[in-house]
Amino acid sequence: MRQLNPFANIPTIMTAEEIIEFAHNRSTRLSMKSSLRLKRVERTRIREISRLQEFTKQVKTKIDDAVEQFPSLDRLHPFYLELAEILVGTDKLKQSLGAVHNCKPSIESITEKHIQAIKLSEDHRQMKKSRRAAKGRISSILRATAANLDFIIEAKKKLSRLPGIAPNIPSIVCAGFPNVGKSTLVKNVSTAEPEIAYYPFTTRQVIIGHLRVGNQSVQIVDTPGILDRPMAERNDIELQAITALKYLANVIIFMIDPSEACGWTFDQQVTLLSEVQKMFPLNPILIALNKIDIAPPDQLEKARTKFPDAYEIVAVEGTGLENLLNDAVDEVDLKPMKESIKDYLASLPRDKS
Ligand SMILES: Nc1nc2c(ncn2[C@@H]2O[C@H](COP(=O)(O)OP(=O)(O)OP(=O)(O)O)[C@@H](O)[C@H]2O)c(=O)[nH]1
Ligand SMILES: [Mg+2]
Repeated sequence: MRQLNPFANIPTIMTAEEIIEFAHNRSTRLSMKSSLRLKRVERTRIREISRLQEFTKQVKTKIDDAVEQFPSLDRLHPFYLELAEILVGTDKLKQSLGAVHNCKPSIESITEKHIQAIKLSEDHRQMKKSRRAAKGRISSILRATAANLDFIIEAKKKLSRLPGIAPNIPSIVCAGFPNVGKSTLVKNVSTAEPEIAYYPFTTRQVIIGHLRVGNQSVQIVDTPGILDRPMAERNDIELQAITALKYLANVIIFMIDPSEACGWTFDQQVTLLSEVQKMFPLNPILIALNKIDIAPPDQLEKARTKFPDAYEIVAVEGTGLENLLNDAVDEVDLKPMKESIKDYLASLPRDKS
């Protein structure tokens, strides 16, 4: 089955030193079964050529694991492309992938040149020397690109942790200030297990949970909290929340904490809501007043007056959530979603099995 996160299936990528050691071990372990009728010098020739070929073959395979098996950035779903930009930087990633890929022609030509030398030599010591020299030069090429390999390994680590998105299921994205109870809601209603804590910025990346609402499968997206500040000042963690809103949200649940236990005022939260409404004018937005169990009556009254249509919930207890989710699913317009599914599936890597 196709992985829903395009970065989840990249094979292990080795560092430069690991590749050198791995290829070296493979090439020296190669068992030769050349005929005993051959002269010693001929047996050496066959052995040295085979060892060098094996060394090069393994190096090239490991390079391909890093480069060819990395999902093509040009074909990524915009959600993943934008997260790749935020989390690792796509220019640097492309540059590193290109640099590692470009090692292959030199490696091939060094191999070719030294195989020729071994073929022409009549001295078995000279043959060994050629093989060693070739391996040494190939190792130097790998070492020169070690930083690029390290960068690709780090990028893979960060990107493979991203959630997989199912393209054919409506997504409800929970957003709001830090600490208002987004993760509490998502955890309460879905398969997701986000961390919940009394302090802000607990959630540091997008998390997706699944649930059924009536007959409909739904994914609910927990996002890191965002502050009411200009886009240019947002940090990488907040930007991931914006990316989820931008590319995943069929409907947005905007959570407000009128108790202000989250650490920000009601008015600040209202400002953020109008920012989000301005940023995403086409997305249905349901406003949920959370923590009404601890909101002082005057604060709650103020919130009710400002948002008479808002849902009132207590996420920790599950109060009001069913009604909220039912209405959220009713807001999803399935038509444009179906049209985008084909594009999304086409952007995923091909099934290798
Ligand atoms: N009293 C009360 N506390 C709640 C409610 N919902 C969440 N909390 C508490 O609020 C705190 C923050 O909850 P989280 O779910 O981690 O908040 P979050 O919005 O995901 O926070 P970040 O990940 O930091 O953005 C935790 O201590 C929760 O137990 C609620 O309905 N009532
Ligand atoms: Mg959270």
